[in-house]
Amino acid sequence: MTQPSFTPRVFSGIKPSGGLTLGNYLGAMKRFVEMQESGEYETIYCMVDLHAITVWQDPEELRHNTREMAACFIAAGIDPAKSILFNQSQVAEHAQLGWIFNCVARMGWMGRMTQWKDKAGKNAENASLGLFGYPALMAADILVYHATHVPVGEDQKQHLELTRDIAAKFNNDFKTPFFPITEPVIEGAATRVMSLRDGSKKMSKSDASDMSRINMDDDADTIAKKIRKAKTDPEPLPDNLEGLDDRPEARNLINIYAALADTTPQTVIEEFAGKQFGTFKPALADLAVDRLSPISAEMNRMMLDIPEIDRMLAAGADRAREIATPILEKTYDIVGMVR
Ligand code: AQP
Repeated sequence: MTQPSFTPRVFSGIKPSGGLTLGNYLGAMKRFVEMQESGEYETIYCMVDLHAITVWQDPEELRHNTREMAACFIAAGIDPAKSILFNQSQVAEHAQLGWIFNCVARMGWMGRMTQWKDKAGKNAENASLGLFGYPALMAADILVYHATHVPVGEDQKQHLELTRDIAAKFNNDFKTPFFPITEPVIEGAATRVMSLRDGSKKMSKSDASDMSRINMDDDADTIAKKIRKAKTDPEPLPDNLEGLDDRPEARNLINIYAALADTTPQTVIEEFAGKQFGTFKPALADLAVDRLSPISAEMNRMMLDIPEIDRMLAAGADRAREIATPILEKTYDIVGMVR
């Protein structure tokens, strides 16, 4: 089936299921800003609160986290005049298309998602139905805007493949190339930022240990302490990247440095070749504080004016609906709903 040409459009979202981590910032938000500034796409960014509630969220904390995340988006460089920024639950079309996709996606596809297996663990019987169906709603988030590109971290790659499968099955079932086959954009030195305590686990906002992550609202002393205590090994840094092959924690810190400095891991390893962590860690802490402090200061300033954040989110949702409503209506027509 030949695909028509779609407007180059970026969609991506972050769950307000806790405070933002350095992983979310480097793997997602920093990329969102770059794509906004490239001028190559329309950019749509979303706090996906409907996804957050697939696991228990305290209602007041969810509201707080959603607003704080909006403030972080703006503090990090998302400009509501250039990008559409809103929270998912204000645009009902996401859930409406999500239902259609629940009827397109197959149980077998969902059961193979590694994030489902990781998050439901051995207690799948007790997990919410929403957690199981999450990737179909994620496909709807993307496709309700006919988004052509989705910047994500490495951990979301499988969900993006599922989005492509859902679009292809819908197009095939209804014999119309209506939905684009979206491209994942997984680029940069920090597509997978790992836990500071365990180089085999990704840095995550819901990790039980606060020392495993840098939160975007950590102060300078806390950032420095977490980096100082980050797990490493006693060896000095090697002079090439292959020397990091069996050293996941060292590799993670080099990648973080490279992403924060907007350079490559190769350049960082050349700069610190032969140096001990006693030299590298303070340099990393200084860089992290230098890059993150202005964002957290602006975030805190914005959080003093909650009505302004809410007004901005409502305005973003209005603009999002202008794109989503006709796409949902056309989907209903294709499926055979009487309107
Ligand atoms: N450690 C990471 N490294 C690189 N990218 C990451 N992302 C998340 N963690 C890392 C990227 O951030 C975007 C938003 O992710 P999310 O918050 O919606 O969901 P998540 O991936 O499940 O993030 P967390 O922090 O692990 O949340 P919880 O603990 O609530 O499940 C995505 O693009 C993701 O790739």
